[in-house]
Amino acid sequence: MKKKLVGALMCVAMTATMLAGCGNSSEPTAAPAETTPAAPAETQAAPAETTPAEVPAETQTAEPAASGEVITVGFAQVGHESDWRAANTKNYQDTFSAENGYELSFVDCDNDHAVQIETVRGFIEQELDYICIAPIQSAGWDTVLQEAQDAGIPVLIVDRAVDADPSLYTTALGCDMVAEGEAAGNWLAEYLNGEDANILVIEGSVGASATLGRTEGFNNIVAQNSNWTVLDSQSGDFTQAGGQEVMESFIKSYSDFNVVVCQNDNEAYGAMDAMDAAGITYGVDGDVIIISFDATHDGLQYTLDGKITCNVECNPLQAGFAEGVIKKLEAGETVDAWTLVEDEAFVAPGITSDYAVTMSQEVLDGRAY
Ligand code: GZL
Ligand code: ZN
Repeated sequence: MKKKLVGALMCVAMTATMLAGCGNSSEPTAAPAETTPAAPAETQAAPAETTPAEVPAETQTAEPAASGEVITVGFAQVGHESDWRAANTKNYQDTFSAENGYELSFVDCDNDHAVQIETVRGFIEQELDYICIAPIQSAGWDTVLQEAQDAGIPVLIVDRAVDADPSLYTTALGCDMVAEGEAAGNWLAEYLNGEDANILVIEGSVGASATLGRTEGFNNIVAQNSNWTVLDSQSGDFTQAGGQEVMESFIKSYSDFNVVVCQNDNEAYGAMDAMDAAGITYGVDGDVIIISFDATHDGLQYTLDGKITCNVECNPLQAGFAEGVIKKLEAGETVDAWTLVEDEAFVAPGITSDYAVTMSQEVLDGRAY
């Protein structure tokens, strides 16, 4: 479908949807309309990455889609910082494949916001049919989103959120990060059953909505427990090296902690390495409770083994939702302003919880990623 026409339809669709709130379309359950993240904390540039920014992948030649024309999609991906991200990337590459009728321009923006902004500008110059953005940070998106809208290119904000006027993009999809943080806190309160908590938090990448949301959600529950203290909270940048580095510094400064919250599995692996090296025990039989996020396969293996006590899922298999939006737009249909990707929490064997599924080999074997 001609871009301009899609652009016009999109504006109509957006208006219709916004007025109707989250439409009662056949889309998966939509979260409350108000999902823009809390105002981003002071964002600093992400620490300089050592690996060179990935060269934009050559787009594959594509077979015509059912409608007879190839749909060109640009995807400005966060980077390659974690196992979760790798699963998310593979899901997009599998979904927007040449045999499915797409020409995917995939760019790994290497956790660099400036690279990601220029990548989106490049997609606009190439006049792609659709642009997907998994924003490295929430702030700093208004200008380039306006440029995409002026060019009549629908933009899908995926996985993470942007702190921009929703009228500047077609739709957003992803998990409710605040709910994930609250799930972790609610489980901890249930598990501690009134016991004191001295908590260390290894946050995700600075300025990312996943970091902001999980921190906000968890702190909402901390505020409800007067005998909980967050001793410190530092960014491990969603990487294993970052998790280890932060945990090593925490161990130097604090000796009385009994809970470590890692905002993704790779940070948890690093934190475990640091605690092993310091002779600190963790898990269901240890002195320290580890809470993690992502529930990737390895993260759930550690949960099954009782090393990670609680793991809050964030489902990376989101490309199908993005494709659903694009198919609707191609068909001239309206799309929801927001699509919630459901997730749940998991706990180590032997623990029953109102907030989480108890891990078993069967649960692990049944996982899709
Ligand atoms: C969450 C996603 C986060 C994961 C991390 O939706 O944005 O980014 O929790 C990843 O593993 O780096
Ligand atoms: Zn999630």
